[in-house]
Amino acid sequence: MRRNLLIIIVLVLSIIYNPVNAQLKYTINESWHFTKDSTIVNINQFLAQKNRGELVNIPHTWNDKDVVDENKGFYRGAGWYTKKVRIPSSYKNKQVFLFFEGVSTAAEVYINKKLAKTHIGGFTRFVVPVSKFIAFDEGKEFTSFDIIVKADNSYHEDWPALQADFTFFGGMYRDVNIVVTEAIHFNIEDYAANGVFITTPSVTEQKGEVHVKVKIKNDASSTKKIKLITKIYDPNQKLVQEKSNSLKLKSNISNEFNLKMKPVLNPKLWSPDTPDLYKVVCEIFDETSNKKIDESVNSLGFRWFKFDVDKGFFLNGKHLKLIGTNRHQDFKDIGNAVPDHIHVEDVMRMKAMGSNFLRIAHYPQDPIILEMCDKLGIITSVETPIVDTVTESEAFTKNCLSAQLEMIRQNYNHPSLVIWAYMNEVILHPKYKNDKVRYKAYTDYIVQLAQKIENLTRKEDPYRYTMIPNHNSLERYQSAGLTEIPMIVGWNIYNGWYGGSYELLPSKIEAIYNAIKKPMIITEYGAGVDPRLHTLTPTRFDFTQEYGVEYHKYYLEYFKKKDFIAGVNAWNYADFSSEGRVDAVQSINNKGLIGIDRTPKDVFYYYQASLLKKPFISLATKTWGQRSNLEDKIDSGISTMPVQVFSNQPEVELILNGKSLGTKKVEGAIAVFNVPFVNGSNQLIAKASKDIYLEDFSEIRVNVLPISLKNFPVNGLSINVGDQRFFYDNKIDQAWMFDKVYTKGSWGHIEGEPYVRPNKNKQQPYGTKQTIKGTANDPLYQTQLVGIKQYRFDVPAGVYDIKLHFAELEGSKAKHLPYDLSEKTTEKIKTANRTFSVDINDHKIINTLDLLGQYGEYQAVKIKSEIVVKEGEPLIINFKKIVGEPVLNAIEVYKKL
Ligand code: GCB
Ligand code: CA
Repeated sequence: MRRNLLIIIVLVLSIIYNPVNAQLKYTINESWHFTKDSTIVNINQFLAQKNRGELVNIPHTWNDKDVVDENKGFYRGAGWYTKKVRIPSSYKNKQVFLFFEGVSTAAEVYINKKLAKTHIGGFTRFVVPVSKFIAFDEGKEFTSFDIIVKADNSYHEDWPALQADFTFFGGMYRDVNIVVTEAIHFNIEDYAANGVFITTPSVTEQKGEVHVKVKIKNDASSTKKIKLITKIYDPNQKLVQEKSNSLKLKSNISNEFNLKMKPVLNPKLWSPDTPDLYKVVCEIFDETSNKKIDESVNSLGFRWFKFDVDKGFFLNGKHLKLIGTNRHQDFKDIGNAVPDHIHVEDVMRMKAMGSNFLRIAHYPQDPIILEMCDKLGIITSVETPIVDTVTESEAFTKNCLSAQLEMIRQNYNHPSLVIWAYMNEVILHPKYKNDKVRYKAYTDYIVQLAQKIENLTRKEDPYRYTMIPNHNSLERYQSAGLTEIPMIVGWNIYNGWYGGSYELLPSKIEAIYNAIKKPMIITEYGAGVDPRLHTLTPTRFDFTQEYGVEYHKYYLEYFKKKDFIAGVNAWNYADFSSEGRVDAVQSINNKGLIGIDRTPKDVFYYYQASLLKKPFISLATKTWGQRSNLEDKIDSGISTMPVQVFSNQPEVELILNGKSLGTKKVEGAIAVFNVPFVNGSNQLIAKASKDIYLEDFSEIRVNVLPISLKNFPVNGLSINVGDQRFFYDNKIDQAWMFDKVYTKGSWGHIEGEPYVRPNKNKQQPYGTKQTIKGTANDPLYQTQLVGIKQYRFDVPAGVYDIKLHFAELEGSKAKHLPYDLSEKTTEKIKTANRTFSVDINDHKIINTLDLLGQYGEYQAVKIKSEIVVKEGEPLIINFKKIVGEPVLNAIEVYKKL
């Protein structure tokens, strides 16, 4: 009796506690030893030395600080990670794998010092079977094994991307996992996919067909019988269908089965507004013991879509304009080694911006991105990194093809994903431009490569579209024959940024549309914005917030009007690292709608106002905490400046310090008010019309700079000389005003012209865009007055600190940067020959200053001096030329007493 009870208890327990022997997957990210040394390039050299290096955690990159520290240099080479891992000895009967989500750019994985895997490609996942390298210690509970990973981000002519406008961070920068399966398991060794491939060959409102392809590996030594149960759950987790198949698995191979499910009736359709996800659960059971052996859960979305040459994109039969951004995967100070949550919040923020489209450029990203897009309803395109140029080699071709295959298999089951792309601006820097025959062979190779990738893609996935994004050179891509190949042609267009006016956009795009009768996506457009720069006179390439808004507004309004433009992706969602680039901020591409730390710029709010359906209002003041500007009239104490209000409401009212400035119509998501700011704190409230409660508040601190300095500003004068842009140093809350010409009784410069690069680089309206050493405030130093004679302040008597800021802007040749969309120019910039001295009133402050000789080119030099000014005497800074022309980049004056 008691025995029977025991048996019953055991039976009941075993039913309740039915241990799921299915796949086990967990990260082993912590406590790896890491070292790098350019002389250690192979495993024997590594093993020969004792130093295993410092302890690091994954995600990790060794380049996180390289581009921040200007003296460090950028390390491209091998890095070595080692770790001892302990697993239960009982895993002897199972299959143990390592699963790498991303190692840049190539990896060699050694288990117990034996090479277990090499992988090329820094953006796709790979799996390493490790069981066969481990001697299980059955006498002990645990068995240990050693992992050595060589990661390598060297330049290699066969590893795409060869060059591109983003930083090639090296390292093990995504999760590393251990995966444990039974001998029979969904085949994760098939390009690190999960072994389940779901398609919906036909979907209507009435029914959705579902096909499921499974790949199951049988690592046992004989044929095995299993039961495969496939279940479909609806978005409310209700089981809507279950199918059971008895299958025979041949030993040692990947067994493939195609299952046709019953159509799902009246499916809830997936769309950006209704991102309803079904779920497909595939379970493998041992046919005799009925034990669950493996399980794979995948999302399923019912939607159908089409791209039309003239009418654009249709989802579930309805027209949908695709509008969104591109995205790179890095973040401030940590490079590409970002925690999951950064990815999660990024997609949340895209949704909050009103995006319904994302181009995952220029490479596949963390798995979480597509998961989030599925859940939030953001349609996506993803691509492999064949950027700017190619190598005509078999190995290069092979690496491109395997990257494409990995991308497709690994990301197959995402309803948000509708486009497989590859290549980006691949004829941007064509080799052999001066040799017609050789050039033709080169572009022929590109076209053949594209055709191979295209064929592979269509074979792997007949239900999605393919795309190649090109740059703004229709002729080049068309004559090469490249536009023939993909189903959609993407165009990256920067009219009004790198060159020309944005008003040339329509003619440019319409010419493309007429020439290439294929669905079209504007895969990139954008303008650099350094959030610290502002202006009253927006100009192309000035990096100001105001020009950024003006540029995007023009583009977006045009895009919205044209149906033949199926979709657009602003470049870029966020600022991103680009090691070789020099914009307003060193090694950062500033075209983000938000910063690299994800602080929104004005243009981000502009997009929200333009795209969001729910009521929205925002003042364009969020990143300009403090500003300095000249008073309107002498002694008025008021400085009037325009303030933009972004809203999707018809009218908005603006209230300044409790007083209404009236109501304005919102046009194109913007209303502009001229705001008479007072000195000190100003409180602004922007309000939507009466029918709805919607407002935004902002406190703006303004230094209304007096024309006459009788009352010297308490926090001093900070002047960006040789410039028409305000600069706000957000790190230390310092507001710089732009320069002005001296007038009697006031202050300003006497003589001198703003620096213009000798060969007039057509890209730069302000000074230079070379990086300035010794400062983070590059824009202040990138502009200067040349030939300045005096800077004069008609000040009251007192004790003053005067700080002069210099940088030599002439020195070396400007190099041509890889991402530069303009044609190659060989600009010769003469070497500076300049010496001058500086007197302040009667005092010789600087004797024979030779910036180039004493400090070198592009080096910020700050010289501070204290001066006592007597009653009735002005403060005059005299620049005395010895050789060449004197210069001044910025000036600060502070009254001590
Ligand atoms: C492009 C490239 C992208 C660059 C961008 C730019 O056309 O595709 O990689 O970052 O232009 O900012 O210049
Ligand atoms: Ca300046």
